[in-house]
Amino acid sequence: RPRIFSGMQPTSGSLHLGNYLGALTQWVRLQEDHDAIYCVVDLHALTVSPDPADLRARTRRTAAQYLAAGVDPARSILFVQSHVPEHAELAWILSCQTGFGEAGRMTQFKDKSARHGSEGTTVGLFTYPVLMAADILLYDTNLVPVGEDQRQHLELSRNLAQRLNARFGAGTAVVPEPYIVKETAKIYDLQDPTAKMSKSAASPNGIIELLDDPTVVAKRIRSAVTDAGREVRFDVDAKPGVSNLLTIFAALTGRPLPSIEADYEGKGYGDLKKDLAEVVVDLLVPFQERFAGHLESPEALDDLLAEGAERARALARPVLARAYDRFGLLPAR
Ligand code: AQP
Repeated sequence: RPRIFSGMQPTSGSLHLGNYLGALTQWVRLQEDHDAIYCVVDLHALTVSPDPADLRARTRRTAAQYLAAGVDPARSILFVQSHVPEHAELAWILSCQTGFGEAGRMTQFKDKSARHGSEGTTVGLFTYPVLMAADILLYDTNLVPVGEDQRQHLELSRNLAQRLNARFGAGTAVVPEPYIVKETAKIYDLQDPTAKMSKSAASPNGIIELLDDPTVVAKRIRSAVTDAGREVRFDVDAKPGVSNLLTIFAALTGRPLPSIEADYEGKGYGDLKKDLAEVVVDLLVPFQERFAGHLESPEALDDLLAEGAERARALARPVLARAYDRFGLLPAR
């Protein structure tokens, strides 16, 4: 079966609807017929210097949200990145194969470093995509389900895999393919529907967090920025706000866009928002119950993550050993 790898950073207390639709729902679907490995990428989160207690709590909370969304540890490997030291080891040798200019062209780095300023920008933020390439190549991954914002990083992973094969011989690395579902690849901010919904957004009002109070979520949806005119129609250029709401509606109900548009003929944006708020609340209430259930016994959660790390390590070790050998590192005795 094709191998899947993906992860999310524990950089916030809650994942948001963009993470859920762009990635998490795909993970759950793909675990049915793929060999899936899902990771809480805590080493990535270190790039923005989180508070240690927050990081620890958010790492468990992120894992509990994967489980609440339907990631099934009986079918998938679920673990925490720092529990498998091979990620950091492979990242070092990949960083020695990555051009400085190549890493400097990553648009996410340019955006984030512009926000943090040069003193606030860590070297880790710069080499972040190399660690991501290590995460992926460490498992001989075939497919990586992510949102659109990760496309460029994935291209770097592919380039690195191809470079290793050219320099160190065919079969040094498996070249991964992105798995990006067009319809939900980019969910936009409710207050600024031209910007992606993001954990680090300027205002919380534009984000739907999966663990937000449902009444707050409903209010945010009802006050989402919409567009000129009245017609409920999917048109990203002319109506980015309404189109974003329609995308979310279609993804959560599994209904085709034209049939949703038809329902709102002669009605207004307010009706769409009211109904969408209900759909989202119906998703969040049971999600939050399942989440709370998983967090109730941190011991059980930690056991599950430890078991996942053990299974992940068993896959990672031989791949790292192969890379060390191809690179010419003297085998340890
Ligand atoms: N708005 C989005 N629409 C669709 N998919 C999205 N993803 C993130 N935002 C959207 C996908 O969710 C996963 C999370 O990966 P991450 O934890 O590395 O975070 P990120 O990509 O940097 O995005 P965030 O969560 O919004 O955080 P910040 O604030 O750092 O930008 C990835 O698969 C991503 O594509």
